[in-house]
Amino acid sequence: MENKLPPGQFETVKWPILHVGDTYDFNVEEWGFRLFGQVENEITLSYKEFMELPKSISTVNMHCVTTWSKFGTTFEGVPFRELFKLAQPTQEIKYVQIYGYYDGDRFGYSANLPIEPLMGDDSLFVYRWKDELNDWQDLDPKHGYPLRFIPPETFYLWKGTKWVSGIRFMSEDEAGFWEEMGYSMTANPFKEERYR
Ligand SMILES: Nc1nc2c(c(=O)[nH]1)N[C@H]1C(S)=C(S)[C@@H](COP(=O)(O)O)O[C@H]1N2
Ligand SMILES: [Mo]
Repeated sequence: MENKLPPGQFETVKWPILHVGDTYDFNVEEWGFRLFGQVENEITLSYKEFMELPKSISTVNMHCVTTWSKFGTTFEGVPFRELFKLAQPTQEIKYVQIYGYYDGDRFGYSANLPIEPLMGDDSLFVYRWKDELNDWQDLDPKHGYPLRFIPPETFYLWKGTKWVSGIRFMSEDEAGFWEEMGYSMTANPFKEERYR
């Protein structure tokens, strides 16, 4: 993979921590991953059920809209496409909203994404990582433990919901948490799509 710095970004070697609200305190009994919206199979997966889904490993670059970029983090996780298969979306769906905790609110954070670019191995719900400086380890709670989304690098990292709680499948694009506040719907770092 080529490490190309998008316009207006600088490289960081350490992995910064960036979010609004409190770090989610994982409780396996309470935790659930909900697939909903325009789907045949609306379902809430337990932590055990989620962790039994097929896994992939992928090395990706992360680009935060606050201008830091981190190259070459390797993640282990469940590909988005596995959740897509499980949910069985109806034909006309083209977008998703990926939800996560914001303070006590289970669906308080969200980010909208088109489905088509999310079907590859660079689109994972992750729980483990390593890089040049760090051996394999669980995600720190501050990075989204027990589970967080990492989007392909053609999206700014705010689309990478931490402490994920579900996916809503949609036929029309809808603004998520930051998009409501004026950030880009499409958010491609290489086109510097920061705001809308
Ligand atoms: N639930 C939740 N997920 C979130 C955020 C947040 O505030 N809440 N911030 C986003 C932003 S702006 C970025 S850059 C990344 C940062 O991830 P990191 O702290 O693991 O680097 O998480 C994203 N996911
Ligand atoms: Mo960000």
